[in-house]
Amino acid sequence: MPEAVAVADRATSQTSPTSPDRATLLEIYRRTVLINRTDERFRQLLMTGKLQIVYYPVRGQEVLSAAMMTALKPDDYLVTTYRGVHDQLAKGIPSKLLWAECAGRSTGTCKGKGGPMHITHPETGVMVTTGVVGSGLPIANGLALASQNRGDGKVTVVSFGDGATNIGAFHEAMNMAQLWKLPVIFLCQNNLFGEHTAYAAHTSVPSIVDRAASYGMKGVKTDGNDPVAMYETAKAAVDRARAGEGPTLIEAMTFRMLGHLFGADFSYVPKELTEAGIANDPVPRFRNRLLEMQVTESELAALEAKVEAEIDEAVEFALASPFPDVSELRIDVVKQELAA
Ligand SMILES: Cc1ncc(C[n+]2csc(CCOP(=O)(O)OP(=O)(O)O)c2C)c(N)n1
Repeated sequence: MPEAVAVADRATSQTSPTSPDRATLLEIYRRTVLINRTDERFRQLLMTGKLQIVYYPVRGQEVLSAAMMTALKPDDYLVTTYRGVHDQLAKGIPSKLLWAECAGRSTGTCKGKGGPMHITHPETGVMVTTGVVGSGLPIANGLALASQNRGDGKVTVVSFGDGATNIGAFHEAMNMAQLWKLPVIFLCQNNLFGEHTAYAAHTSVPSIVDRAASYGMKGVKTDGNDPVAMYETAKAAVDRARAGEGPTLIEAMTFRMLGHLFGADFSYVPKELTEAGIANDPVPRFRNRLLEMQVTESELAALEAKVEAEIDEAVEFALASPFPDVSELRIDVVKQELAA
């Protein structure tokens, strides 16, 4: 059983200064539903052939991202990966712009020329999306160093998977961030697999968070599927970074409920693990928890309907938008700008 889903839900005690209040929890839930329904819609459109893109599902990792990004301010920075739709939506990219970019339309965040692997939207702090495993960490250090130099108080979060922690850039970035006390949060979304390879077959330590100690860095392992635990961990790391106390490595345990990319084989994942993951699906678990806290069924239904309407509008907008014109081919290209 994945460790993350084996951890029982904790009650919302609200005794800690980092505990989410009711409004914050509802906002985390709104972002969770937005991610969950968007992911589902991407898969529907891919299945019906209305969309032809490479898509990395985020099913199962919704709560983690929603809680982390809710702990940030809108102008804080995010660097994420190909499996980044949850991070990008949670950080605030308008659905319409995200859908249009993924569908390769000129109305998208990068005029349809970036596509799903290269979503960038500085207006909401989404600075870079990378397809090269582990490459985001040094970029995040650069953003955090710029904030530190400017004294603008911004925090940078860089999101990556467990597999990325075996890339040299992870270690270089951790060392430098701690040395210079950069306002950066290293968010490892440990979904137990790097593509088709199980955690224990690619990593020498029992926990990623053990590696923080090698750099004298604060490290926290948490249940990424528990909205309260995840928010508390995220908020504490954000507060530390904002106070000039330096970086934190968060290892957030989760479970990817589908294949590495849309349509990919999933049979290599042990049956018991998949069954436990599905039985502990973080989205309905979160919903039930809110109902137990006296949030009403109609309040949740209204929130969900609003999210569905937002996605309907975004899909319609994206599919009705034009593809970039061929005359755009050499515009926004670094080489051309350097030559100018
Ligand atoms: C430097 C590099 N090596 C290999 C790949 C091929 N690759 C793409 S995704 C992936 C798995 C990464 O796993 P993890 O970091 O755990 O992230 P997850 O996909 O689980 O979110 C690999 C090896 C790559 N994109 N970049």
